[in-house]
Amino acid sequence: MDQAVLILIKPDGLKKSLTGNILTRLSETKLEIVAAKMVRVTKELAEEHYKHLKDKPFFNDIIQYLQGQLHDRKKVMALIYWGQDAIKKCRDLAGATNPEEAESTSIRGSYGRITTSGVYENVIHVSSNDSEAEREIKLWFAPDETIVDLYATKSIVQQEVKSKVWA
Ligand code: IDP
Ligand code: MG
Repeated sequence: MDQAVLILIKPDGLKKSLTGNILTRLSETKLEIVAAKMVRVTKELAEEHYKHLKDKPFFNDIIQYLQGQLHDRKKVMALIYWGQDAIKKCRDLAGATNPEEAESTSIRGSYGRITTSGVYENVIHVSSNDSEAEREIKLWFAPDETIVDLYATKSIVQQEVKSKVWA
């Protein structure tokens, strides 16, 4: 089954200059990249992304982490990979959530760490199922930013919307 999956290279991955390594590892999947961009993560976006973890003791830490406040890198790289069994292929390559438990050859096992304050810095986010992928992709990307039609869209006419264009 063809699937879409949201991948985020988190601020620790960017700070450690791992973008190339991570993309090389993900290319082993032979999946297609159908969207990619750099994103400045607002508190609102981070909280919406992790809203299902709101009651966890580490919630505030991961909001700060995703915003780049722990790494002096206030950005993440967001990508959508698409193809056969995309979620399982990418999750397998990423490895377990806890980088100390992740297989040592996985992305998180190779590059992740647990900080002294207990945050799992695991360099990459991968959606974990179809409904999570759809929710996350719609949160991080607009329909025009992907090169395939992933989900149903509608056209609306917006008047008096201020937007920035090249001068
Ligand atoms: P996942 O990223 O493998 O899907 P989630 O349970 O969705 O794992 O957790 C989101 C993120 O929160 C993880 O990637 C990790 O950075 C952090 N995290 C999850 N569980 C813990 C924990 O027990 N302690 C500290 N950080 C955690
Ligand atoms: Mg998750």
